[in-house]
Amino acid sequence: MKLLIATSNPGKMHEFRLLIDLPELELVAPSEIGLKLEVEENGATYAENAALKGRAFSSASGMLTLADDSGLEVEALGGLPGLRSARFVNEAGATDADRRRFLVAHLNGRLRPWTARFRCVVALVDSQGKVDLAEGVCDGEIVPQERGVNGFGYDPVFWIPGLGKTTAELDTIQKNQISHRARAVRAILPKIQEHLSKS
Ligand code: ITT
Repeated sequence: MKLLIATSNPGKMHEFRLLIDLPELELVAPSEIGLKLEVEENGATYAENAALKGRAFSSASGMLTLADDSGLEVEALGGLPGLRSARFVNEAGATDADRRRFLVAHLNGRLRPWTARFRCVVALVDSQGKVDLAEGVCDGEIVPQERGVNGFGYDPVFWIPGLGKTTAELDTIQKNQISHRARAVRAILPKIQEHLSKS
């Protein structure tokens, strides 16, 4: 059986490949089936956005599809960038490094710790359009100096106090033990297995 992962983010794709390692299940990236879709993420919640992405890719491919919507919630910024994490810097061509700099610039001068949380909602959409959702969070704090070169996005400034490392200082296997995405995937895994057992 094949599972389409509805993302254009190679960092997420890499994590999913290690997280969902089931016999008889092949993970497929949209590029591998020549599918390129721009889905407007205009939902009011992560769940709505994940379902929007999942439905669009599932109906275009006819495949069982898993989509992820995720973001970083910083307490001192009232939960921002949150749903807007990917569009936090409002300029065409802005990079992950630009977004990290912008975030730290907003926090500089405020009392530390800069408590933060990654949140991820995954949506599993079957070929009938039925949606199952699961959520995971990962608690940490934002640090002013970047550390580590692994991962993607905000990882170099997201520090896990219990480990004394940023998530960019963890390898993928280590990040997958604690991350928001890993927790969401573990919660949806039984639903994926149900589809496998029916196939
Ligand atoms: P797709 O929509 O194609 O999946 P995306 O990168 O646009 O990819 P989102 O809309 O879910 O993904 O936006 C999530 C934002 O939060 C984006 O800026 C990511 O870099 C960041 N983010 C999400 N998970 C992260 C993680 O595990 N580590 C670091 N940054 C993360």
